[in-house]
This record gives sequence, C-alpha cells and structure tokens, in this order.
Amino acid sequence: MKNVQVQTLLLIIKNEKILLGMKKRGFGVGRYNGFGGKLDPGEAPLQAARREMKEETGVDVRNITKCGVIKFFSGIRETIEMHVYRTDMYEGEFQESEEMRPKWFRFNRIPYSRMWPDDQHWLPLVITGKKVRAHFFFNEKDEIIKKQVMVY
Ligand code: 6U4
Repeated sequence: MKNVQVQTLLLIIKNEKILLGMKKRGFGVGRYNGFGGKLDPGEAPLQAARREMKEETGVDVRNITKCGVIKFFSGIRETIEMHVYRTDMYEGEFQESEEMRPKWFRFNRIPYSRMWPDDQHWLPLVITGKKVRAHFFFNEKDEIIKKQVMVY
C-alpha cells in the first residue's frame, strides 16, 4: 500500500461567511482553499492546524472543532488524509502571506469553480454543522472518478 500523508485544513466560519485563501504557491496553486498543510515531525493534527493558520494568515485561533476526515486517492500521488477543522474565534489581523491571500466569502458566493473539485461535495455539509467522512478518487488530471461522502 502507498504511504498516507496526513494534512490539515482549518476553516474560519463566522457571521454567514467563510474565510478562504488564494493559494499562491505549491500544491493547489491558483485555487481558493481553507488553511493548512502537512504535519511537522512529532506534531498532532490539531497543533498543525493552529500553526498553519498563524503562518498563512497571521491570526491565532481558539475553540477549534473537528469536522471530519477526508481521504484523497490519486493514481499519481501519495494518498492524503486531510483532517478538517472549523472555528469562529480568532485574534489578530489577517495578513497576506507568501503562501495565501485571505478573503471572506458569503455562503451564497463560495467560489466552488475555483476550488478543489471535491469541496462542493463536502463543504456545504461542514458549513451547516455536519461532520463528514469522505473518500475521493482522482485521475491523473485531478478529476474525480469516484466519491463516497458520509455524514455523522
Ligand atoms: P509547503 O511545502 O510547506 O508549502 P504545506 O503548507 O505543509 O506545504 P501544502 O501546501 O501541500 O502543505 O498543503 C496542502 C493543503 O491543501 C492542505 O491544507 C490540505 C489541502 N488540500 C489538499 N488536497 C485537497 C483537496 N482535494 N481539497 C481540499 N483541500 C485539499 O479542499
């Protein structure tokens, strides 16, 4: 079996709006996404989620809630196990980083066509407070060829 790479994704959801970032470099460049990344050695996913938010937006977050785990299977890359979190409590000013340009979106204006193609299948559930467990299978063009989305 291929290695599994654990990653985090943290969403700030507040007052009917969600904070997303335009990814400026690396994996997913040119797409809007939540904030997160790989774990540092010895780090737990929740710690990594908080650290990445600080690095990518400059804000400190508290009161983080887990929203689920999503696995991405690809014919060409390692499997990614993405731990998804949300919060509505943050301190500090949002700043653009080398990696991300943050921007608020109203729930009815979420730019799904400029996000990862899986997001439209699970993000609406997370926004309404559901917890999700999902598997997405991608082909080499990053198109979804199979999906399983469970709510709990
Ligand atoms: P470096 O190498 O330091 O820039 P790092 O910030 O650790 O990387 P990166 O940029 O590879 O990690 O993180 C990828 C981010 O994209 C994570 O927050 C998880 C997220 N992600 C990956 N695949 C995704 C997908 N299909 N849908 C989605 N988010 C995804 O919504």
